[in-house]
Amino acid sequence: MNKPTLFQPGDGYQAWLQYRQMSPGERYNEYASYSHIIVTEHDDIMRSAVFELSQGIKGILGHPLNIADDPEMTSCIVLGTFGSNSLLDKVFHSSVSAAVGTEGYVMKSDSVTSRIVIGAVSSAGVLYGVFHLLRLLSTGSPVDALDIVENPVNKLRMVNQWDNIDGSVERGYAGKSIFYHKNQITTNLERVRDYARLLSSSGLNAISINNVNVHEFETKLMTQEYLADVAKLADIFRAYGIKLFLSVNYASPIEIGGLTTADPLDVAVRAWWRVKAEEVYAAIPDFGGFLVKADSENRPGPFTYGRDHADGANMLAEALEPYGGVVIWRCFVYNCKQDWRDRTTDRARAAYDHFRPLDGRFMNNVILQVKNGPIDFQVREPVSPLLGAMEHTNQMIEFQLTQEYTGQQRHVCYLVPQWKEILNFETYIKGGGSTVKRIVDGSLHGNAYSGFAAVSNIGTDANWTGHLLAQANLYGYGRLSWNPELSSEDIAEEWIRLTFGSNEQLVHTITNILMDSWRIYESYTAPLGVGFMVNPDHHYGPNVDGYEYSMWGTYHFADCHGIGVDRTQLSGTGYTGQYAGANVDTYESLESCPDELLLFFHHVPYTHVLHSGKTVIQHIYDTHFAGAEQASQLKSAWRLLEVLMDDQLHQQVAVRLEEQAEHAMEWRDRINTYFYRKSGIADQEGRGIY
Ligand code: GCW
Repeated sequence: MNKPTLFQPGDGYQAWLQYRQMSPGERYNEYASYSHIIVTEHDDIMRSAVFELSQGIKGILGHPLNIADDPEMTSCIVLGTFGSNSLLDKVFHSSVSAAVGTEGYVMKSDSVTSRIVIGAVSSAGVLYGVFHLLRLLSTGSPVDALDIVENPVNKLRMVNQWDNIDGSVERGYAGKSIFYHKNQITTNLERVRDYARLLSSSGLNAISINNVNVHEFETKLMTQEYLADVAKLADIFRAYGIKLFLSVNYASPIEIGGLTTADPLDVAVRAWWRVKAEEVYAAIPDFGGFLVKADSENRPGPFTYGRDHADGANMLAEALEPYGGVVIWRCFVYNCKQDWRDRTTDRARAAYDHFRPLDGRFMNNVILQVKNGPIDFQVREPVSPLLGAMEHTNQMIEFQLTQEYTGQQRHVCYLVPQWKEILNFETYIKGGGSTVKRIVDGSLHGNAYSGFAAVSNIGTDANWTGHLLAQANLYGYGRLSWNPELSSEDIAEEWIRLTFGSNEQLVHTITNILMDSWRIYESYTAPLGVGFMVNPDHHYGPNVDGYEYSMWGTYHFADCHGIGVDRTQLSGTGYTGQYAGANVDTYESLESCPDELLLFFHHVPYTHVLHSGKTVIQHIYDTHFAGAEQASQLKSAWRLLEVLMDDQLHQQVAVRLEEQAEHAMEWRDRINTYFYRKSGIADQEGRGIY
């Protein structure tokens, strides 16, 4: 069994929950005037709230607050749910409390009595309010005139672990799994609890704890062999307001149920799932539900039985319905055994072609989980046309925190700006204003369920994410799922202040590094919306033809004349026709297609002139030279911060940026050389190409 590891200050383990001690001064005195935490309720989540607040303040002030239950006390921080104590109801009139939803909170300071009062409908709301207050305190913000009402914009705010029970993590770049070791659930529950604290403090409320590729042993997570241990994990997450889900194997009735079929319309199969659900809920009464990858990348699914995905999902939904559980059904369904010679099949079309015709057939407790783009978490892809295209179906978006195609946590790539672009994308599905964020928050179609999911980026590395700066992606994801209107810069700044402190030069430099990082990564890797120029299998490093003659449907069709995939209706795969309104023409026409997605939608000669005025080939050379140069500047910018932060934290990032700068040169030279050799067109500036 893995033993609890001891973590040291400076290793990044505390992440954004550092709670550095403040130096004495004006603000210190203001904060120190609060001497007590007042709480009259004592459920698990409220206990977490009190624990977090006491711990945090103890760190910041250097001394703990007393805990008491007399709401009439002054100079204190009062926590509670509405109706639980006299003070709360005095401070918050019914009009205020009516504005607060299940997970929201109100926070108000009263300078006369020197009180801060946090009220909510649920203890979870109080906990979120506590984390908000701690953010203010740790960033040295004033708290004497607070008057805040907050509600999460999205109902489901979830992370998906791709952890395997043998302890490995699929596409994990931060060590091993914190959940499993040698086919057992970990006994290091402290670490799991600290993860729950990170998730909850950034605003998240759901987790699926095992890989969507559910192998032999993971299939048994919902059996008596493992359920008691799964329930222990659920207890930990519950105390932080987080619901636990399991990824399930569609073929479970065969693999662990002794049946000969997993046909969703078979009576015995349906009965088996109902009994299974009953068993799971007996162990975990507030279990969230099942996450399912079916008929995808060799996983079993309803297609085997000639059934469709509505049949498959509804069978599970029916089993979970009596307990209020939901089925999260992934739409990452495509032919992964394509013949590369076959030009009629377009992987980008697959999700829409499979699912759109099923609109209206899914039960109310099914949510379709749609990847943000039509292919697979590339550094640049258009928004998936399936998002919002099913008016009568619940949907949630899936992002990828783990940096599979964006530098594998060896390169810095702050993804919040990418997610913001996607969320703000205008789909025109119901005319103007049909942005992705309104699809995902459920308001566009009035869905019962909707929200955010993302593949987690953490592991057993002391700093959780391998690259310390990748913590900003986890934090930023949580904050954005709570409120998609927050800006990328504000989230970055907040994370930096909480993690590294508030020295202005430091905050400024790291904000710039983060804000530039996605564009820089894009410049020296995949140009103009082309994806998959990576080494097969592990997906790290440049390999222009790595996926060109493969079965995965991931081609760029570069030859001596040009490059790109013709996805137009006029002469290509017709994919552009899956979009709505003005987007169809924008992407269909070479004139209006945005440069950054040009090669995703069109096959053009290398001499094609972009909106930028450059030819495609010159753009490739220029961005690759510039990108590699900028990667090396990140390293120099970081060097200047050495005196401003903890040595160890500084060193961790310095090492990664060093490697990134080197690898960026490798990308630059391979890509430029490949295209020079293919096209025979020289760089206008005569720079080094081989
Ligand atoms: O991009 C692919 C990844 C697989 C992953 C799959 C998916 C979990 O390379 O590792 O499998 O996506 O999203 O299901």
